[in-house]
Amino acid sequence: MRRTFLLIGAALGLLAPPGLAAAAEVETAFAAMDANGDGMLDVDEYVAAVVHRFGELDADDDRMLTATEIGEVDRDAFVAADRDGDGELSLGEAVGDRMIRFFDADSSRDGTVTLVEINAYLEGLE
Ligand SMILES: [Ca+2]
Ligand SMILES: [Ca+2]
Ligand SMILES: [Ca+2]
Repeated sequence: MRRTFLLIGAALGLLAPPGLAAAAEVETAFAAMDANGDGMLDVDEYVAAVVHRFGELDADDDRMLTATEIGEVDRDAFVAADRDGDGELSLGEAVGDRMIRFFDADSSRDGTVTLVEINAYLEGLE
């Protein structure tokens, strides 16, 4: 579970240190997020994946994520995502942070992210 999050963290931009995600894991996570199977992640698919993951991680169901709930967290990334500085991530903060990464990864600027773009983005983080 942590590794998947790590991946979604790196690929999708969440709060985890970059690296460590093997190519096969990236591919598996990508396929899981690509709901319509067209080989591209669009914003709807991506946000749905982030919202779903947020719910899975929110152990106490208070609609806020603490660093403890997330597990292994890159401190700086968490602080950057925590816009109001209350030490927890709201869904809006989490999605907002993720969207920044999504558009960073979208090197072709067409509003979708492919596996090739994600892998290139991950390499750039390492
Ligand atoms: Ca798709
Ligand atoms: Ca919580
Ligand atoms: Ca916050």
